[in-house]
Amino acid sequence: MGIDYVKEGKIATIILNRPEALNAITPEMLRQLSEAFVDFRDDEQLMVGIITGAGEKAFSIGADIETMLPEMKKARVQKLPEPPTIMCGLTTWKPLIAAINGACLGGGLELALACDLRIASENATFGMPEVTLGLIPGWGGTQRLPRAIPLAKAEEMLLTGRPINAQEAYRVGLVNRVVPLPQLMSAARQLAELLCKPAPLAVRAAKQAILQGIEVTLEDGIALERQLNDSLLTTEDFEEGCRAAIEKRRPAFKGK
Ligand code: DAK
Repeated sequence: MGIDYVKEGKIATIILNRPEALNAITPEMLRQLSEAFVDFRDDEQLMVGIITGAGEKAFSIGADIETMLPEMKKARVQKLPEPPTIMCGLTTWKPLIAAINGACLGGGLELALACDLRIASENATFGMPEVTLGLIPGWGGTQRLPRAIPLAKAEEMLLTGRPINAQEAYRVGLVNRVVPLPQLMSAARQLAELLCKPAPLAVRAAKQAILQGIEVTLEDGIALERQLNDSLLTTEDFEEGCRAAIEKRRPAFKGK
């Protein structure tokens, strides 16, 4: 029970491993998730992360109602900090893929929304049921969902708490693709390998330009793009990329 964190070459996989409770996130799991994300961000060998859930029923149905939600209440009263995660407080410019293998609700959907690309299995469902508990999402759901899908659909999900299925999620652009459950992890790995091919610093700069750029004016976004490009122009990988293109061979990027 908890979080499994596996590194294979340039790809790290984080597995929410509590299938008997549909991978509901406990306080201990949140701490372990935080540690895994810090390690993923800081490990120079790692380029791409995949996040998934154990079992065939759920990616994660969100915060564990019996342990996590009371802990949040206590933390609020005692003003205790929450472990930083990609949902809140921890930023990584390395790309992350959510491989969504079933129900993806509440905090589970917030975790998936904090990833860059989402692949869903055909049995996946997506929802923000917090209002049915008397809450609203607290790991960025009210902010990231309307940035990811059309506003009316985001409002419908956030205000009613009703879930949508995988096809609907694909139709509104919440997920990049839908695959049969047995193919989910191989599809996620294929995508991760694809993301390992281009120059790593350029991939990270593109993610940074996109995510910081949508928060600012177009003018400031273009300035950010220019600044990030300036930092890439002097990298060894840019030289290698250009040389390889001229020599008609595959580039050997070093992330420098
Ligand atoms: N917590 C703990 N256990 C849960 C759970 C949950 N949220 N949801 C389900 N389980 C457990 C069930 O109790 C059951 O355990 P046993 O009885 O077998 O021991 C097991 O998982 C299987 O569940 P079901 O028997 O209900 O399975 P079904 O297939 O019939 O139904 C379901 C699946 C996903 C439709 C149903 O379980 C469901 O609707 N669950 C509730 C999901 C939910 O409400 N999730 C949102 C949680 S709220 C914040 C930060 C974050 C958040 C809030 C604030 N701040 C920083 C302030 C986030 C909040 C949330 O995520």
